Amino acid sequence: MPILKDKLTQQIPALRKEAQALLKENGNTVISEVTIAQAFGGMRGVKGLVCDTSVVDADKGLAVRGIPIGDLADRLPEEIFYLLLSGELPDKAALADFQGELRARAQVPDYIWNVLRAMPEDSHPMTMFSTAVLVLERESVFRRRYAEGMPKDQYWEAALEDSLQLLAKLPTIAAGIYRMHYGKGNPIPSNPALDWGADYAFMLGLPDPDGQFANLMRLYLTLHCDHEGGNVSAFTSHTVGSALSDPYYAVSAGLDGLAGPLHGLANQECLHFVLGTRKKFGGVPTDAQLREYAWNTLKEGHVIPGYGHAVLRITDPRFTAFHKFGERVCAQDDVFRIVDRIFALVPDVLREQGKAKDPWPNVDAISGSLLYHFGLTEFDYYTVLFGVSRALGLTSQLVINRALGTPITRPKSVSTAWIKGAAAGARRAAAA
Ligand code: HAX
Repeated sequence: MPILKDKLTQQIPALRKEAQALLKENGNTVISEVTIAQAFGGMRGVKGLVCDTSVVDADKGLAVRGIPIGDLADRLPEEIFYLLLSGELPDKAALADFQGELRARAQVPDYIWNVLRAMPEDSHPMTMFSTAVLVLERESVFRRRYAEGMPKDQYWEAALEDSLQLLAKLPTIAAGIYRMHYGKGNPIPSNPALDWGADYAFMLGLPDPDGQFANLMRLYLTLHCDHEGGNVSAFTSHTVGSALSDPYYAVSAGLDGLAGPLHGLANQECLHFVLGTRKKFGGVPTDAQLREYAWNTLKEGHVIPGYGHAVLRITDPRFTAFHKFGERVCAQDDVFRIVDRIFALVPDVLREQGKAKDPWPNVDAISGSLLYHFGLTEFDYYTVLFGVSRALGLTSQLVINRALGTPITRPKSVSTAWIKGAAAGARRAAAA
């Protein structure tokens, strides 16, 4: 049996027992309250989901299975998937075994390319990507086995098989979309000698004489892997998967959420801002010019893209990991230098303005500038890259949820009339 599957086979009975015991002994313990503001406000801060793959702490940032993401920056994305799923980093043998599992599943069926070629030329790369995942659904082992009466305790195995099939093919599909959509020529076949991230870089076909673009891709795929359970893509994928829709359906749905400008698309906005700054000043502005430009942006009622976060209250450690990479690899690049100066100046400007709860950069403030440096200049494509990485988190969350028998998601919605009634009741109780 493959090492990862064997490990999960051993771990899962204990995880199930742990969850059952917790529920039996503490099922009625209250862990969250919901205010009217939260009900109207995207359920911010409501604790109503369990996710063990990763946690985002306001003062520390993302930790994958308890390990700060900054400490994982030198790891391969395959290692991160193994960690997300099993809670442990693989040793050399387990990593090689897992990479072999992916390689064995990497072949993309021809019908995917036919569907992608048949799509209108102006289809967004994210639409193409999500469509390809959905069209692959015909391969689903989960759906076939479910129809054959698969026992519930085997759901996770079928979900794992679908996840591996999908992850193995995503770089080839995503790189093929890049080449097709931007007229770069035919898709480049996968190189089985390369790891997952380097192979993706290779198939994109951009020049990489010293291997640093491959390093950036590995880093990018590692840093964007997961961001706990309540963000739009993870929550969407979780909800769709909870209906026992198979991982192809669930990941495709998650990607559709990632495509939104308030979620995965934000990194485009940041690069627009940086390139706009360079254009305005004909290069890297002075600190005085940049400070004034930032103030003018705020005075015009715009946000500084890449700064602030709904949860974080520190410099995003993923920003820090990218920043270190940029300092090492392209410190003299104009675009990187502007990103660096913005980082030096904008937090003070935002603090002085006093509105943003978090004046620090998030990951989107920098990722695009590094891609741009290596010639990946097609902004519309950046969310696809994000999606390849985020599929690691989505699929590991799905497998764990099927292993734990997580039931269908069904929070209770209430009407505005009901809320008015609840508010009036609370006022009466306070006055009594
Ligand atoms: N520039 C200017 N004003 C900002 C700001 C910024 N970067 N960040 C927050 N503010 C403002 C908000 O617009 C809000 O103003 P109003 O009261 O006038 O509405 C006020 O500060 C309080 O906002 P907040 O509570 O600090 O922030 P939110 O949790 O509401 O929003 C956002 C978090 C990330 C959406 C926000 O900080 C923002 O718009 N940042 C810029 C866009 C950006 O970087 N998006 C990428 C987010 C990363 C991500 O999750 N990607 O998937």
